[in-house]
Amino acid sequence: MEQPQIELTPWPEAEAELYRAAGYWTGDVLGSILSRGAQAFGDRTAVIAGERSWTYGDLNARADQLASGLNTLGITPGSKVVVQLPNIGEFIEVIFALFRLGAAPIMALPTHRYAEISYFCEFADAVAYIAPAKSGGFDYRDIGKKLKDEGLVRQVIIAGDAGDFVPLDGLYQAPGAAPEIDPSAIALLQLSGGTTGMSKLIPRTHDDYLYSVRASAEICGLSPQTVYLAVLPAAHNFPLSSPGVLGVLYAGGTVVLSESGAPDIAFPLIARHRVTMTAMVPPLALAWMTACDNLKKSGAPPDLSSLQVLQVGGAKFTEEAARRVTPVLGCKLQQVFGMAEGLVNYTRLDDDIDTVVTTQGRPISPADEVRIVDEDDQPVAPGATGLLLTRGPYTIRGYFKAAEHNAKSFTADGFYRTGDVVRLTDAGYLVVEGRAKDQINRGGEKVAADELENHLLAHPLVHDAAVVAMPDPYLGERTCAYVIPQNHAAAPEQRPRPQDLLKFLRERDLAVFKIPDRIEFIDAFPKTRLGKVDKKALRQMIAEKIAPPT
Ligand code: J2J
Repeated sequence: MEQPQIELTPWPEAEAELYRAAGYWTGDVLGSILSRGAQAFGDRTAVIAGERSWTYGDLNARADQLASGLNTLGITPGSKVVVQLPNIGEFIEVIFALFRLGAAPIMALPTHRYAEISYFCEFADAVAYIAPAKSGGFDYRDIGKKLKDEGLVRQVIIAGDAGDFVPLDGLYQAPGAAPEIDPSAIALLQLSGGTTGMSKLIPRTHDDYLYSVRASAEICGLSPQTVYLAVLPAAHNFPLSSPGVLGVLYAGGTVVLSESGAPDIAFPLIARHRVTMTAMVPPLALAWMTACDNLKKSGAPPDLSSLQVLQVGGAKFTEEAARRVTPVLGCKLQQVFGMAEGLVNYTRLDDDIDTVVTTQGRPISPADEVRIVDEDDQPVAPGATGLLLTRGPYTIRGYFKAAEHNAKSFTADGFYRTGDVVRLTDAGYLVVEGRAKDQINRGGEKVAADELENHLLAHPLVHDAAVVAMPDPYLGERTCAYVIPQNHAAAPEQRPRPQDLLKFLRERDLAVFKIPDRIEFIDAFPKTRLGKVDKKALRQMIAEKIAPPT
């Protein structure tokens, strides 16, 4: 018999009680960040985006008004809404309006396309899709139109020129009575990097998410003086909650939203708003250091004097690059190793420099349980490298409606199998050594090998496909697809060409970062002793092929 599909796997009652008794779960809801903020910091600037700014009072009032308008469209407690907004003020208004209603935003990224968005809408039975008219040269109304045509959502709500859709700016109405929100209910749905099939949806509760935000704000020393520049898409777990936009609003600081992290845009914003902190992935940190060096050489150094902390996470930051941060940018580095499923590790602001540049930090909470095991789930020797398992007060116990997958992704006693290969230092810090999950980490953007393989297999001339990571000095990894053509015995001119496959993938409307960087044709895959595709051998083959001659 099919297992019932559960939206939220609860923590066992005994653990939940411990988390409450320890004060981790307070019973507050995410919406309280703004309602309290309006009382405590009413006239202070909460958000700046372009030439617009919002005080805490404004933002709180706008979120209430928008909640009222969204409610008239049938968005009620328990509703799911796919939100695909870039770093604009409306993003923050929308998520808080949804929190107020007890409706859960599904945190889509601006780079997602119809393949991903339609899947989220259908899988979660979303009632609405909220997007900008245009951003980054892409027209999101095209996605809205297809969703409507396919009957996948009832409402398409557009920020900006809405055309035939519901204009977001018409939804700010006199606030109604706010429903009572259960703090143990789903507050939002984050997205997993995925290993099999499409991204899994990650149900985060008010209790658990608010704890991770609060504790992160404290670890990162946030205060009303903090000015945080959001350059990564704010929907992602890192810039949203580690401590990110929500942490800064909790602490009474100011969030500066930027739709781009490019140095020529971000550096002037830092100088103008006296930004104290920002968060980014390793390739962007490299780009900032290069740009800063070049500007210094040209005699026009950027004014980054206000910047105190640069957080880097999402993918491994090499020690060599980490060592350059303070000398080049003049601020502290904080490494962040986190995951949308929960566990987040930080190097601490008062750690010695060697800890900061050689480790990926230690867990947020004394209640985070970390286990490092071998392939048989047996603990490795202290200090040895192994697979990271974790459970704790803000790590999920199961994905949204994914019983079968959950059985593989969690141990019987509730530990999440991160798929990361790590070791623990004597001081209790984690060092990320590699990855066991079948995923490519393209500079922080995660590509599930299996998902891309399935797209390739849909091509009539593809017999089989295996997607692996290849090393890249800038992104850390790029994506290489090994393909066995259908007619691999045929003459080369009868085989598909790489450009044909790439065109085919683009036409399938998937996120651009998932399009492989390279396609290699092969007659047969190397196999392991158990007869599975030997991806390690494929990774080695491509690494050797692209290695610069020595
Ligand atoms: C190596 N690998 C890392 C790091 C994440 C804070 C920061 C990051 C994320 C995130 C996040 C890494 N070094 N410093 O949600 O709140 C890889 C690991 C991990 C996966 C999770 C946050 N930081 N990774 O990146 O859900 O493989 O979250 O399991 O996108 O990214 O990816 P994601």
